[in-house]
Amino acid sequence: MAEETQKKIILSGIQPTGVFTLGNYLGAVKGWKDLQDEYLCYYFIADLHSMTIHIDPQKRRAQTRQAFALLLACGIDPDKSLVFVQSHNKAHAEMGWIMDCCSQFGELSRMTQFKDKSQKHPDNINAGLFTYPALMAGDILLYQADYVPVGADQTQHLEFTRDVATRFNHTYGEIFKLPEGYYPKAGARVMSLQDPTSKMSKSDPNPKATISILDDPKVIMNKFKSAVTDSEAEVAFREGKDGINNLMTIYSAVTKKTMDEITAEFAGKGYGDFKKAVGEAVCEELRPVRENFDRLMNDRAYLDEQMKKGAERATYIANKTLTKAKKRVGLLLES
Ligand code: ATP
Ligand code: LTN
Repeated sequence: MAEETQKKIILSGIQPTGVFTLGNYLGAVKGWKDLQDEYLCYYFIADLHSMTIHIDPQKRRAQTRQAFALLLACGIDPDKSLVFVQSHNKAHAEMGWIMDCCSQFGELSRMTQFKDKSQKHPDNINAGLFTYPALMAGDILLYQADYVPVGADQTQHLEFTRDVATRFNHTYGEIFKLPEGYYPKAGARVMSLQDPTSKMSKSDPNPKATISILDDPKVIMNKFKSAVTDSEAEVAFREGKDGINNLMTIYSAVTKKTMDEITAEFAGKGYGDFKKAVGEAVCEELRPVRENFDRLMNDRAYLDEQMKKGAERATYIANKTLTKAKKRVGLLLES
């Protein structure tokens, strides 16, 4: 894992807002695992970002540790990739402020995530929610990332990052690399099992709508059994069949079968058989993750050691860019 290698840098973060869902897994983290050999990968738990919504402090702490363990359980290998908790590297908060001061009120006002989350939490439209994209820009620019794998919901933030970086480079001189989005071909967008027109989300209050990657097999089977479908009885991927399309997407992501192969497999069979097959495939896929997670959570010393190692290395790497940025904007560095 030498920094000197010519490998391109991939960076991404995930908020510790709950146990990862099957959506987070199939749409993001599973893909992150596969990038580890080809790229220099930096993955972190975005605990500072999670502060933009209210979470009980004790719960936030527990979820942060849990999210770190989940990344490792999903196959992110700390000997190959840099894995860390965002707040353990103070450079994020410092760079966040520098980025705040390079961001314009108008552009932040146009962010759809801000508008969505303000609507969702009308009693807590805090300044952090508004400046969230600036903190995220800092996360990315600190590490001179080449590519950032994110879902469609985050592309606007990535565009914003490029805009702020360009503005900074123009005003103070080139120091930031402009990151590009990374959109894996196989990344699945998983929808809610109860409302297949909206995405599966770990903060969804309805537990039947999401598969948590730690759910036990019985729970997984039941959730798929009660997944919303339609009144036809044909396993086919087409418009108007949101529920079945979603189940087919999940089944395809796990088994690597094409939609046509899946349709052929279930020709003449009912949705009951199909849902059972999807459930079984998902249980099998998640079994090692659950086992790894249980093992890791029982080894607190190992987790603490990996977090510490990650924090030190992240701080070392990020400080190089942070120092340059501080110099460029005219902060008087301590001698
Ligand atoms: P929250 O409910 O707290 O908003 P979330 O479940 O939407 O969280 P994030 O932490 O915002 O998840 O996202 C982590 C990563 O998982 C991102 O790269 C995002 O694009 C991806 N992701 C989230 N939900 C899905 C989904 N349903 N399908 C595919 N990818 C997803
Ligand atoms: N906003 C992202 C999490 C996140 C992130 C980042 C992703 C915070 N900082 C930097 C990529 C790069 C989310 O909610 N999925």
